[in-house]
Amino acid sequence: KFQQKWWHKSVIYQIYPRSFNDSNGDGIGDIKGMIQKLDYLKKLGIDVIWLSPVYESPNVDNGYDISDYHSILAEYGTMDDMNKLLLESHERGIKIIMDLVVNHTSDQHPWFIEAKKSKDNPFRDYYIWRDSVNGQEPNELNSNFGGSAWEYDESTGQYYLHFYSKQQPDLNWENEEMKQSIWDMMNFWIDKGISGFRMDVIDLIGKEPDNLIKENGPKLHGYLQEMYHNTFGKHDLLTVGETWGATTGNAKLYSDPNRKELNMVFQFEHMQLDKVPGKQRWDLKKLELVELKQVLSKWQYALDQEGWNSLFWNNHDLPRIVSRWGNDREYRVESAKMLATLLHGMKGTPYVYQGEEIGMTNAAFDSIDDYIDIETQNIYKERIKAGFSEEEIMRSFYLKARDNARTPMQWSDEKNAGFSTGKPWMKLNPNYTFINVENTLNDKNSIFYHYQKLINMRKNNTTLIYGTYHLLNPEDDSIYAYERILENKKILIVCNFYEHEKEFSYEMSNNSKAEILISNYNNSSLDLKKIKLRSYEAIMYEVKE
Ligand code: TEU
Ligand code: CA
Repeated sequence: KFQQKWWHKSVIYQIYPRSFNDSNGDGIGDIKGMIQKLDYLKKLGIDVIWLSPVYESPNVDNGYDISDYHSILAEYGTMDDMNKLLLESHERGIKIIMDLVVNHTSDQHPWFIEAKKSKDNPFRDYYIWRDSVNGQEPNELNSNFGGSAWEYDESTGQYYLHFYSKQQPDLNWENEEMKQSIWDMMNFWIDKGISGFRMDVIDLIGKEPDNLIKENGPKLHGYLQEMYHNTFGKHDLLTVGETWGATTGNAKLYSDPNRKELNMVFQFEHMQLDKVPGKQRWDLKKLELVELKQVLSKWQYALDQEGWNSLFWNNHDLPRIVSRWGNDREYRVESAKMLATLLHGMKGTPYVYQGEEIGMTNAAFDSIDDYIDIETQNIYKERIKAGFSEEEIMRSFYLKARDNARTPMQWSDEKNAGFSTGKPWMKLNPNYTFINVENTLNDKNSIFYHYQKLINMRKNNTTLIYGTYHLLNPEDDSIYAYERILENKKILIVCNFYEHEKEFSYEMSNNSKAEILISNYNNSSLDLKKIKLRSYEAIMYEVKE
């Protein structure tokens, strides 16, 4: 029933350019630095790189504020470097997908500079302008980085919309010319030989600010179909939308191939289970495993026959998973491998964020001044004003700030973790002295090799790629056990989510046999009726009846 696609069996690796590898000692990661590490990525076995933005940008939001879609930020290199990265990646069988940030531009983009000049400027309508209402903002829409989504522009006496920082004005997708420029830009990159797009906050482009509609506006899916026809529809590319507002219902709209929109979306329902419902992620709540199972299973079931899931724990906006839901102290290695097994056993395309494969952890900075992220800085001010205590705010940042994921990649125990010979743009996590790539490569039991094995298994195990998911124990609050079934083949995945030991019993016929495909311990149970699980033990079995 399923038409097979190359990205069904691919694993994607996300590079956050600023923090990956610095080749020239200016303290900032760059494209030449990436080229130097392609052999490392090849060794890990990944098929695709998702490159966070490397375009020209004033870097208010680390490249998610683009001032020229057609050129490379000088700090990162040149277009020649970019061409070389594509070439060298392709030589190693690695594809590249680019970040597409088209909900907004930078306020330094020539379109916005023009638009600001006057109300009748030809570019005015590329953005969203409104008059004030009773001397106030046009309405109560808020920015995701705190405060109003409207910023007053003195010179023309109107407000413009920005769902992120005020240096990131929102584009007006009702404007045909604007859309045409976006299609041209996408085709420029497609012609260069990229293999797809990760689409930043794409569920916002159908916004209707006058009706207070941010996500999932009525025209959203129409725009995506237009995009498909005008750009990637003619090519065999990977398209993944970042959609914080995705539900299992609309995920099918995005990812049903017959509708000609996207291949898959990032849904964030599971990543929001450790906050107070309806509140911000800074309002902390403990994760309940039963809820995690409910949500992930709902997504697995819903997209089993229609659409496709993306699988991830981490990206540049999320805290490190081993610190968040694992145990980054006594069981860092075990719990990182457990979380990897749990995720990579599921149906969908897995994403690995740089450093996840070596178990990098959150970095708790002592002072708010060490946090660089504009979101963190804005939220800090907002929360102080709202009366939260400094201590409370910092605690939520230790657990949830985006900078946790953005500290430089830890390559070795040398100066600056081998990331840069100069002064890194951002503080390192001091644990680089023992958590680093060099150590991980020298240890055959490392997290790295566990990921490597999981990634390689997916390439040719059709049960792992296409098997139907089935949750075995919805009520159990410490073990996550599920099966993947394809015709007469069966894979069983059993993960102990916590430190305390527990037993799990799998129901099967007496003559079934189990073979361990991967485990994070030696001598894992082979008796499926009595699987004894040690701290964070995770086992993947092939079950033969
Ligand atoms: O993120 C979208 C987004 O909504 C997050 O910033 C979110 O608000 C927060 O991280 C978690 O609650 C995308 C990019 O991934 C992010 O880096 C950009 O800052 C943002 O869009 C604007 O382009
Ligand atoms: Ca550099």
